[in-house]
Amino acid sequence: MHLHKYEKYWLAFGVGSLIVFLLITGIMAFHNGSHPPSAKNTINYEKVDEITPFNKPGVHKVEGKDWDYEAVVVASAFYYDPPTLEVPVGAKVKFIATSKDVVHGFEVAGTNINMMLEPGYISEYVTTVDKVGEYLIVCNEYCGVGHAQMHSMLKVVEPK
Ligand SMILES: [Cu+2]
Repeated sequence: MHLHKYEKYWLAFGVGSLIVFLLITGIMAFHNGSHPPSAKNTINYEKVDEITPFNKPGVHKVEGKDWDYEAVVVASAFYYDPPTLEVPVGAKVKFIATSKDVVHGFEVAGTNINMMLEPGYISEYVTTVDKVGEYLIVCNEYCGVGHAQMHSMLKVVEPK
């Protein structure tokens, strides 16, 4: 079979790019230890409702930790439990979330809170909510027919 000179160059470039890509990915994963952040904590996604803290979704005040509140969220097709979260402004909040079925997103619009919720894994994010307002929480991972309706609300309020 005869290959044109430029076709050979192009093939070599393609194969070379693939090797470079695999090398970079391999070095990042095995040498530098980069993994998706959610890979740290796992959970049996079929028993989410029975496992602490997901047996009590919602906002809980905590003592003696580096954060003041824990916002526990369970995502499933096509809603979030609880439907609204309310935290006082200025509080340091740890968002703890997981999925009961497929991959969902957890993006709080207008903030830098953005997590991927995977079945079998617990996603966590600690942040300080510093502006009063109502923030829409949306699912930004396509999860099925009800995806576009999947949302909840984060209310940041003046402390009572
Ligand atoms: Cu979705």
